[in-house]
Amino acid sequence: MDERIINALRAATRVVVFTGAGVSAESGIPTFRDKQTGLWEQFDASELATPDAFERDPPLVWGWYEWRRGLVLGAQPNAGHRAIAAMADHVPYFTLITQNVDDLHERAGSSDVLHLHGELSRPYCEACRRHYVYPEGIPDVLPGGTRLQPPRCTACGARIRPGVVWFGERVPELPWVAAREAAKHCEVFLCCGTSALVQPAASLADIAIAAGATTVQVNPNPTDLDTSVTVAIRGPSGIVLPQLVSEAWGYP
Ligand code: BV8
Ligand code: ZN
Repeated sequence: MDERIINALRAATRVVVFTGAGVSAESGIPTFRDKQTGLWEQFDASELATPDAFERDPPLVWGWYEWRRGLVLGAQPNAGHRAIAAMADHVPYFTLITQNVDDLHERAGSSDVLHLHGELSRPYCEACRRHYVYPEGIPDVLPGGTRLQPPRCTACGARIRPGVVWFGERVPELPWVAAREAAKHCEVFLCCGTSALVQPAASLADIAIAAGATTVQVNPNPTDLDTSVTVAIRGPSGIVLPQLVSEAWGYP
């Protein structure tokens, strides 16, 4: 592994890890821009992840998110998630920022995860914004392509919506401000498994670069960040991240 990264990690008091869908790929969760697997081949995910799509066809969109929630329930965190959780034990001020809507970071042991794009597991009422509690016995796994009427809020009767941030919706203020501050003040910024296409999330890498952090990209494919990060490591996060943690701190 590039000595600059290992030395920077060992010396750092403030480290930020910023993840995208690629970090969950090795857990079997389809990334956002890969061809959608299963019966959703005919849909472009970014066409479904919008308020208009939900207005136009609520059962289609709610069914898509429930299918994805079922995939996550049936998946396990991978070695990349676990390495990120282990990293936090070696760094005085560690911040994990994710664009992912799954809970695999938390299930790998990470805490205080900054979810910029919301969470699949936390749908809420469109009117009173109460979080929806899934009733006992609800099927956890929905076959891809199933349309499902979104449930109604037990408190006010309005429609329940997926707990994610759609295109055209503002990212949540608190996680966003915390993420921007962490990117501004960190010594090392690890950008893992993201195509770095979605804003404002992708601008966090630019903030860290401008602040002079040692910036690292972990991705088997090239992205626009390749030319501006300190080091671009071409490889899957499930292999690269455990190696980084092992070389920097001796991974158990
Ligand atoms: C906002 C939740 C403004 C939903 C997501 C026109 C109209 C409106 C807005 C816009 C517009 N044009 C542009 C915008 C801005 C828009 C945007 O950025 N669009 C892009 C596409 C150009 N942004 C927004 O709309 C944001 N809000 O701007 O609000 C505003 C301001 C004021 C007031 C009101 C509004 C909100 C964006 C959030 C959208 N929601 N997700 C859901 O999940 O269904 S975004 C979606 O993309 C996912 O969250 C995903 O995480 C995110 C980023 O994608 P990636 O994570 O990078 O995944 P991707 O598949 O792209 O790439 C995977 C990568 O992994 C690849 O590089 C691959 O090589 C790599 N990989 C694969 N395997 C591995 C791996 N890496 C490592 N290891 C492996 N094994
Ligand atoms: Zn309600």
